[in-house]
Amino acid sequence: MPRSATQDAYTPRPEHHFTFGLWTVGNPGRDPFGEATRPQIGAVEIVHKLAELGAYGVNLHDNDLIPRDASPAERDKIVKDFKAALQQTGLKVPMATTNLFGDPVFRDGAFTSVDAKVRRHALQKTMRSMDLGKELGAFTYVFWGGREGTETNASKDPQEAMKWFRDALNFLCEYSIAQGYDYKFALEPKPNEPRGDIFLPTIGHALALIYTLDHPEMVGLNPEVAHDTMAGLDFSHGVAQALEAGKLFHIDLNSQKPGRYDQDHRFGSEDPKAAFFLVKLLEDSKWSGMRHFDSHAYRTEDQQGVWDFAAGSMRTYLILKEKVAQFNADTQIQGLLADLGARGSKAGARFKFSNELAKTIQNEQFDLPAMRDHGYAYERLDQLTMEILFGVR
Ligand code: GCO
Ligand code: MN
Ligand code: MN
Repeated sequence: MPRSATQDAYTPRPEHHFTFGLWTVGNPGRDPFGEATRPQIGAVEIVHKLAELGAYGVNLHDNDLIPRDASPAERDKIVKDFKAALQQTGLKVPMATTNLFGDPVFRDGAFTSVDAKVRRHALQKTMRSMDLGKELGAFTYVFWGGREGTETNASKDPQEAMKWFRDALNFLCEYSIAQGYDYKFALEPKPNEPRGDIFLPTIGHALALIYTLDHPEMVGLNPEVAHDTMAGLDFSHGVAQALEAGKLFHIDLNSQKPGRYDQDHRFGSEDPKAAFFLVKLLEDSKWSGMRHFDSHAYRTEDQQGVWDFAAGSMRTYLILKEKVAQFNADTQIQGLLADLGARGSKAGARFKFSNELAKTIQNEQFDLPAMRDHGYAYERLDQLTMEILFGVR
C-alpha cells in the first residue's frame, strides 16, 4: 500500500468517479529544458496502481498505449494486456482522445494545418483512435487542439481555419454515428502552448463554434482549470456557463498560477479557494461526469512521488467536498444567503417580458436613496467561507 493511501473519510473509492490519464501519472518529468527525471511507468502497472489508490478509471491518447510505429501484431498484444489489467482491477476507460501534437507531421496543426494531406491524415488517425476508444469502452471523446493555431498570422487565414476545424468535427460526428459509437465529443480550449496562439482559446470561443456544427447535440466542452487560469479568467464562471448550457461533458482538474506556462499542478495546490468554489459548483449542481485529473507530479519526484501526487489529488477533492457540505450547513452563512434570497437571488427569480410587466416596471417607484445605502454583507460571507477553508470553523 503506498504511504499516502491512508484510510479515513477522504479515502477515494471508485464511486467517486476519479480518473487519470495514462499521460498524467505516466509523465516522466521531461520539459523543454531537461530530460526525463523518472522512468516511464507501463500502462498495465498504472492500471493496477490507480485501482489500488481508489480511482474509477484511466483515460488515454492512442499513442499513450500504442507506440506510433507498432505493427498490427504488436498493437493487438498491447491492447490485450491492457484489457486484461482492466478486467482484473475493474478500472474503466471513460474517455479517449488522439495525440495530434507529438508527431512532427502536425507541426502546423492537425485539423487546421494549411496542408490538406495533413488534415486528411489527422482524420485517419482520429478515426482509428475512436475505434480503439470504443474497443476499451470509452463514451467521451476529447478534442484538445494543441497544435491548432499559429505563430504568425501571415501563415493562414483564421476564418478559413475555422471552416477546416468545423469540417473535421462534422466529419467525425458523422463517423461516430455511422459506426454506431454514440460518442459525446468534448472540446478542450487552451489559449497558447505549444502554439504561440491556439484557435478556440476559451470556453466561450468553443461554445460559440459548437452551435454552428451539423450535430451540436453531440459536442460539448472539456474545460481545464490551468487553461482558463493561464488566461487570467475565473474558471468557475466558464464551467458554470458550460453547465448552464448543458455542455459540460468532461472536466480537466489541476492547478495553475496565472500568467505562467501550463503548469498542470496537483488539484487544489495553487488556489484552494478557487478549487473550493469549483467543487461547490460541480457538487451543488449534482454534475454526473467524471472527475478527471489532467495534471502531473512535480519534476522533482520519483515514482513514489507520482503516487503521492495521485492520491493527494483525489484526497483534496474529497476534503473540499466536505467543506462544501459544511458551507451548506453553516447557519450563519445560510442566514446571510437567506437575506440575499429575500432580495431576489433565489433560483427562478427572473423577469420575462410581457406588455403588462413592462408597464409595471415603467411605472414602478424605486426608493433609490435606500437602495443606494443597502450593502450586501459579502465581507462577512467571504470571511466565514475562508474560516471554513482555514479549518477554524
Ligand atoms: C495540456 C492539455 C492536454 C490535454 C490532453 C487530452 O496539458 O495542455 O491539457 O493534457 O488535456 O492532451 O486531450
Ligand atoms: Mn494543461
Ligand atoms: Mn487538459
